Amino acid sequence: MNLDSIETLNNAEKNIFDVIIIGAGLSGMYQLHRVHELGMTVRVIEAGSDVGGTWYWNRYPGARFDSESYSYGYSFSKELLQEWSWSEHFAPQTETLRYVGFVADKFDLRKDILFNHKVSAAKWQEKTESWHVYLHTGELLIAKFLITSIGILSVPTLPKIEGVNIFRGISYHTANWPKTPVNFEGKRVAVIGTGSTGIQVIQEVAKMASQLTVFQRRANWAIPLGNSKISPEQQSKIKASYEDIFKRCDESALGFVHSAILKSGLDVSQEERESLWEKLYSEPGFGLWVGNYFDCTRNREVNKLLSQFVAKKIRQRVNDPQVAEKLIPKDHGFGTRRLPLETGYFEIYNQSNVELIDIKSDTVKCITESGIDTLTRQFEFDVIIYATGFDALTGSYDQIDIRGTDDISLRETWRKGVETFHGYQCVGFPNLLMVMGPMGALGNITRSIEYNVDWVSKLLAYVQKMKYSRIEPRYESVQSWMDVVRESNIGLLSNEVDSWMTGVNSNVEGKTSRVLARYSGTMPDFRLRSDAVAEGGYQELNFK
Ligand code: NA7
Repeated sequence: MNLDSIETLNNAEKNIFDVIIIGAGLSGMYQLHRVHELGMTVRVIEAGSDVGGTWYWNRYPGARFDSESYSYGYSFSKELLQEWSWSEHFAPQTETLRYVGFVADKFDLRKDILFNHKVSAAKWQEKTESWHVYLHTGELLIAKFLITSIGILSVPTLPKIEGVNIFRGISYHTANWPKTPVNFEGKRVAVIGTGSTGIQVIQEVAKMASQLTVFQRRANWAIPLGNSKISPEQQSKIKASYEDIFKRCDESALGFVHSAILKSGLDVSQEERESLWEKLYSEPGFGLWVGNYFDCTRNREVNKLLSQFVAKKIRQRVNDPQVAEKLIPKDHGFGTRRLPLETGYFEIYNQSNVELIDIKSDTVKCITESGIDTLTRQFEFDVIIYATGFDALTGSYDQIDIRGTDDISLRETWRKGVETFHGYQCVGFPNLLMVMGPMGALGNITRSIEYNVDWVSKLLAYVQKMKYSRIEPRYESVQSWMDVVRESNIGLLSNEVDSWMTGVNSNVEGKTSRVLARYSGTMPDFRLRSDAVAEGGYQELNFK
């Protein structure tokens, strides 16, 4: 079928909107709500059968927040904040999925969402100044503005290991988990991957499986989550102090309730330092990572001391010293990759039904019909769980054939190096607006999402008011933002380590070495700079 034929266009008349949003996760949902407020016609395209994005797909046992629940939820509606009660300080996925469903009902979002549909391509039409958006069904939708809300960690990647598809037992990637519970009772289970996800799933499966074998490529630092139920008294206190909670998040570097200490870890005595670290280690959440001395992930000496502190904790918690050493990262310092939070993770390796295989020393040769072969052993399994991460940041964009002016491809353009304007826009792709696009601010994700969506919506309102039909960032504006991005990355130890934060995924072609992958400044700095663009009348953008 020729999708550009006039006939198709005529047939598609009913499919013309002011705005098309791709994705109905937390960012797409809020973006939809804001577009409703602007009175624009809109259609959201969502691959899942319901809202939720990350929380829809990642149904694996143990999936839960690493941010305090009340700091993660939406803040835009006071009514919603009072109506919804989180039951745990770090809510499980099941509760978060109920929450997003509740939000969708409350703001009547589902009526404009086309579920079970994927966008395969989007092509800019200069003549009509609109986007042609093609669905996997071949259907064509047209919109003035295209907003991508497709997530930063939404394309799961399987390991590049021979035989991945031939295993005859049950196998799932954690981000493609089935809706019906998987029974691990009496099963021999393998988990490949020990990132935030691997650690969460391992903790749960170890309670049920008759035998759990963990295949670890690189050890990761992890500290206690410290989760607990929210008591009725705490609930009332939380609901009465939302304003304060979000103010704390806004003032912190990464949008969490934990704020860095503006002191070097070397400017205090060893006693003072260790007593703070003991306190933070025993407290819930990311405190030891982001509520610590500001130079913990910048200064090699402080980072080494902190790594030694956490290594000691791991040694105390794991009975077998050889296993403990395997679990202690030796190739990167504490907090230089995204820090997993755990609940009794290290103690799991004291259980007789759990074995840790260090695949750096005993390489996985292949997956077989009945299990996994390493160089020295042959394992048989009933279930293999792939907790092997995502094609992060740009992966979700690479899935769609996005073509801008003169038919230039976003995928090809970014292959040479990603450049955006604050993560919102790119040169050559008019009227394409990205929520949480590459090189924008990360951190506590809903806090970033809300700011991003508000900024994009304010721009849409401006465009409506001025009756403009085309917006595109100026080349120089993108270049000056990229200077900010480069500067924000100077001196960070995390940039010396392979992780999705440095654009590395060994399972994705072309993404196996480190690149400048993210803005690493603070959220307050990001907001200040983005606010200045809006307040200055968007001089960084070209309008028509
Ligand atoms: P991550 O953090 O990218 O972790 C993926 C894990 O899978 C990590 O341990 C990898 O080892 C391992 N991995 C990946 N490929 C392979 C192969 N081929 N063989 C063996 N092991 C492999 O993803 P997560 O899902 O845990 O977390 C993603 C984000 O979700 C997290 O940052 C939070 O924001 C929530 P490696 O360490 O690379 O050697």
